[in-house]
Amino acid sequence: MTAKLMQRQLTRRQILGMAALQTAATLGFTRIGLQSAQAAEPEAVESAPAIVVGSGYGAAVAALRLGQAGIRTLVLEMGRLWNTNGPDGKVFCSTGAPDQRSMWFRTRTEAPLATFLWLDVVNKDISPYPGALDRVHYDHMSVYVGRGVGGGSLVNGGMAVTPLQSYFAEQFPTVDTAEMYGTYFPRARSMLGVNTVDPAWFESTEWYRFTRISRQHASKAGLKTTFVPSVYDFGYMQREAAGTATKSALAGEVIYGNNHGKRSLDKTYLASALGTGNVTLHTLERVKSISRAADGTYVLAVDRIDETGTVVETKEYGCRYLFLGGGSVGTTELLVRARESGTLPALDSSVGTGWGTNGNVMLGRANHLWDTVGANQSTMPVMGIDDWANTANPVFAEIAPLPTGLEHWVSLYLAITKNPERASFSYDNATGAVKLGWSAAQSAVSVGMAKKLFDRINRANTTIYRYDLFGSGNKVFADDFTYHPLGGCVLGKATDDYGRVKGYARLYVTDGSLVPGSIGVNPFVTITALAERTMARVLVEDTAP
Ligand code: FAE
Repeated sequence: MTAKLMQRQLTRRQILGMAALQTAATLGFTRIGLQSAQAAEPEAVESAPAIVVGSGYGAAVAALRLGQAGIRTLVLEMGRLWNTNGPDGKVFCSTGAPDQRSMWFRTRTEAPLATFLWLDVVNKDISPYPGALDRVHYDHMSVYVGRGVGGGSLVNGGMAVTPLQSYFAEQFPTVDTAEMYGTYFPRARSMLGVNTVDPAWFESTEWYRFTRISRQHASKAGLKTTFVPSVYDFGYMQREAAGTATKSALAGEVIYGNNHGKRSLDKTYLASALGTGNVTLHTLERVKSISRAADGTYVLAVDRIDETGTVVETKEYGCRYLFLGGGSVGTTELLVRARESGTLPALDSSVGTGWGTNGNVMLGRANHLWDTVGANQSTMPVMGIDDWANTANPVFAEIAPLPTGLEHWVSLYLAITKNPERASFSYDNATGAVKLGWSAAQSAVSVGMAKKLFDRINRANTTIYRYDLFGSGNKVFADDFTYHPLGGCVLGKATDDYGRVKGYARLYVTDGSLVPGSIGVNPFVTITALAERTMARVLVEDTAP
């Protein structure tokens, strides 16, 4: 699709919203609404009928649908707005040359791939700043999340996959799957701007040689591969390859943000939400706690921080309707703290349970010298090895890029395994910290499943694993982090079947914490579709005068 065509397909609301975001960024506003489009920062708001916490997928859907329903809505996001150029003339820094924009208040980057040839050449010292990617550490598991207006959409790989209908039904037995697959998944895909790579271009371009090699190796082991759609604009990518557009996916940009090509939420749902004129967004404001006033409204205690991380103001907001979209760990931490510290004591005992990693494991294989993967690799994955139907060992493995600019003969994968292990969050009264009870043994289950699949691929191709990518200890399987945190406030358990939190009226969860620990594919399309379903129901049933 050409830029002009895309422009024509943007709605008036999206264009207005994008103008507001652009002006707010240029002028350094941390409050954004339609007024920003006229270069005026919106008035500070102390209360709104509806508040949305976070600005990732679940939150963005809630904000748009509330705004369209004419309900004045405030969105509180702890990260910054990513819309202004740094000194290098770019909004985001690249994965290969990270600076302070890369990570959330760190002195050194913490990339998933820690080493190359066992050398500490990947991570770099940086100065603390509200960067786009965070790695939240728990005892045996760390969770990568996006920070900023757009949440995970800023940093993710754009893979926009709809789960297998039968597995969705298994995970969500009380949800009408026909309605999900007939209405909400198509709505989510269309709103997110999902598109697919042109197969002919894929087969011929040097940028996906790494994928074709992995496909060949999988096929030799009798395994099938499947194309996966994306929210990265493949028309743009083809122009990058042709040299007529500024490179982003073809310039190593992804986990610290893409400067072009990616349809992140600030360009889709959130732009449209702001364009309704009913939605205001506050950035660099972190919700610390939630309680309820005597009249049944919700009270949020919020820290406003500056770009050094210093708390410059502590504020309280009130609202009648509260939508939690802080992501699986963000929302779950808020609700576990609220229940255990007594501010929302009637929350269900299942809040904080049912959390999983979507079975994530990352690994690399060493190819033969003649099986080159290419020095040029697109950062946007477009294919997975699909062995989910193998009931003895279900795995869906995304063929991941490793764009170093040099031939390295590494095939990299992010395996999604059907690991049944789940963990719970607990609250430490002394420190107020929320902890995750995930153990190393639980990760070992994912590793066992990934290993079975990739042992098979290695056997068929007489290849071996790479031992040099995940630290100094010859680690083959990176099982101590996840890109896909899911659960903690599971649909139908901590909430009713539409995300209404049990025990409290007009309190909703709309994000990845609703998904019970596994969905078998990359999760953001599912999160978006479930949020669409929640909002369709809630706006009809709960907001009637
Ligand atoms: P999320 O997008 O995480 O948004 C939560 C937002 O809330 C963030 O902006 C937070 O800063 C904010 N927040 C949290 N707590 C607070 C608070 N207390 N106060 C104020 N704000 C708060 O939530 N998924 C795919 O489907 N395809 C992919 O290709 C893919 N690749 C990924 C690659 C990476 C590197 C990462 C990190 C993730 C990837 N994911 C991918 C996962 C996907 O981005 C994730 O499932 C969704 O972003 C989760 O959406 P939520 O709405 O749950």
